[in-house]
Amino acid sequence: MAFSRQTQISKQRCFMVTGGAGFIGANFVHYWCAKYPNDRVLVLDALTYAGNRQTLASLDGHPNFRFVQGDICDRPLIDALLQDEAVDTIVHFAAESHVDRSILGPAAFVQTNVVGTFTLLEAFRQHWLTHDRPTDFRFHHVSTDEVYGSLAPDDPAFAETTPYAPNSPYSASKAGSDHLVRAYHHTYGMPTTITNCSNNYGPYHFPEKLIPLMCINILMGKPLPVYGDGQNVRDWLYVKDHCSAIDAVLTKGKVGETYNVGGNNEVKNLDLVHLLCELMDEMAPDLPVRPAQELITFVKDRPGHDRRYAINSTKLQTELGWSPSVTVQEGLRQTVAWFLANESWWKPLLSEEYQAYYRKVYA
Ligand code: NAD
Ligand code: TDX
Repeated sequence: MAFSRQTQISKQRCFMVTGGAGFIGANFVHYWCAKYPNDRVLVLDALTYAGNRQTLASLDGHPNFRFVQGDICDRPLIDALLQDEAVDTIVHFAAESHVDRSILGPAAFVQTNVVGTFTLLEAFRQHWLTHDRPTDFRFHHVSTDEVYGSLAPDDPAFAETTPYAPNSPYSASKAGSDHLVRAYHHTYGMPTTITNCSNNYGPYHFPEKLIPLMCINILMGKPLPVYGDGQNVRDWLYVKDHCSAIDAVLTKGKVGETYNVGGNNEVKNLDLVHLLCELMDEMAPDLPVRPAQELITFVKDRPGHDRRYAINSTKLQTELGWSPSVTVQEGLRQTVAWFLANESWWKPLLSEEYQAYYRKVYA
């Protein structure tokens, strides 16, 4: 049937969003509930250290929003939720997502990213078969550019056809999950799509990642730990543009396809940290150390540290008409403003458990 999902569905859609209490998942849930208030959104999240129920608190009165705390490896729970809520779409964000933690303890990454994705795929396959393989069902898998490995300075950006070459336990586990999703389409005809996105930043970003970590350390007058020589390159995308890209794929994308998502914003880590220091110097009323760049400290490199990521999102732009709405300068300014205005969100996350993790990585 050649209907697009946009025109095909007159009944209420029901989305299961896994990992919806994490950084990107929560931004997506807020985006979706605001743009499509008639759709039902069921968040399934285990609330690991990275999940934060508070991030979704403003949606609690929304009639079409429901939160369930649970693990994507819990098959009976998933089966019950898919059936009870008549889920037609899974948007799968849940993952262990931090490269440094994957180096310290890879087991959780294999469990959630590989076994968890497999469990969801199996449950959704059964659900889809029970309903006689509806063409408007969808399993959308949110993945990363890190599965493609590392680029030399003059290499072309990653395309959807670039061979996989993951280098960290994190990226290897994401690669494993991508392959499973691909195989479920190829073998069973299941309606799946995959997005591989570059580094996100924006509101609700957990403090362990580069941008929030630098913002918070500047505000607290703590050293800004730059790994190695600081010349590693990342391709940054404002998180709301990632959400609109997933929207484009869900509504207009072709099943069985993979779409790369990125903003063409390659920046060296050290330049990014300088930019954040300048923004904080300008925007923060009183900083413990000013200029903030005096806090920059070079520390031991991350083992196996990928040198450069860059993503080619031509397919998404030309086939689905998506483009990023925010430049990295605007996005970083908005992000700094958000961290300045939302200390009550990030301060409680700097728990004793977090400090113990921090000491392990930065000792
Ligand atoms: P995050 O770590 O902030 O959030 C992950 C969420 O998943 C948390 O709410 C956590 O509680 C939940 N979770 C973890 N294990 C679970 C389990 N077993 N069952 C249920 N829930 C579980 O991650 P993020 O940065 O928001 O990333 C979301 C997804 O996007 C991940 O799949 C990641 O690989 C991918 N991605 C992230 C980026 C990035 O820059 N952050 C870029 C590209 C792709
Ligand atoms: O303290 C730090 N100092 C530093 O120099 C930290 C936390 C990071 N870095 C460097 C390492 C990377 O080159 O900054 C760069 C960005 O680091 P992260 O924020 O940890 O992101 P990265 O490892 O690039 O992975 C992110 O983007 C792709 C997400 O965490 C992944 O989930 C996503 O798939």
